[in-house]
Amino acid sequence: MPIRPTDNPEILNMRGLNLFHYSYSNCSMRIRLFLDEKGIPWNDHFIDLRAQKNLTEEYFAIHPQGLVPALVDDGVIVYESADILEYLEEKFPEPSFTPDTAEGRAELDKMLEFTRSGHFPVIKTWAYGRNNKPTKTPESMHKLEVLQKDNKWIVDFHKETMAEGGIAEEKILAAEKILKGMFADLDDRLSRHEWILGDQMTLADIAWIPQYALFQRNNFPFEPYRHWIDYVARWQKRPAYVSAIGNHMPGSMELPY
Ligand SMILES: N[C@@H](CCC(=O)N[C@@H](CS)C(=O)NCC(=O)O)C(=O)O
Repeated sequence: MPIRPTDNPEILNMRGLNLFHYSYSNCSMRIRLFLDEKGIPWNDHFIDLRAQKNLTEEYFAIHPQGLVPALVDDGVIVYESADILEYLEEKFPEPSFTPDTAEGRAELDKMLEFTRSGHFPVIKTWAYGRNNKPTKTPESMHKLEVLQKDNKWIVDFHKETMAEGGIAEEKILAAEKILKGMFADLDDRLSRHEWILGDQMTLADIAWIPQYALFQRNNFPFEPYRHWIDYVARWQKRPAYVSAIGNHMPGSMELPY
């Protein structure tokens, strides 16, 4: 689990649960949703990605890739949204968001793994590709190149969004194909039970519902996935969805059809 050792006194002295997050970030939504569903108070550190507030030496001292979210829990740094979820679930086990069978836990592991390995090549490629607006300026690209010494792949991703024509259409379509397969699978699961892995909410639900907010904004073709749409409508009635997602991203309170 990415727990990052630090000897930085400012970070070590941070008390309580400190969440570094951004309103429109689907990865940040996961953590806000988890905390609000469990009713756990947290200290709000808003990192305005549009204003490139992640591109500072101070923030890179917390998150080694300068991404959101990051958590500092009484001086302990945890990053990667899936790892933060697992860390918090261990610390706050009630009510449980962990499936109670070994098979369910294996399914959950696979779904969480996708948020790690699939974020840039699939989720972000599709969202940035369809949004078609680079979020970096030449000046912030320069800052990014200086700060991202060990993560050239992040620099290369943003360079591609800035190239003429943006991300190549075949890459966006390849990502869309994977996502359609994921939503077909989720839709099938949701035709059989109320939550993704059964009759109980788990980290799989917390990790996946934020994709709706992000993709709906860029008109993902959700129409074939009727059970998924009903599931979104059920989520939208939950106070934690409203506080963690809806209030941060107005379009996420609408349904596409
Ligand atoms: N796999 C990581 C992805 C983190 C990530 O890419 N975060 C995005 C927001 S969702 C970000 O910070 N983007 C800023 C950038 O790319 O400069 C996670 O789940 O935490």
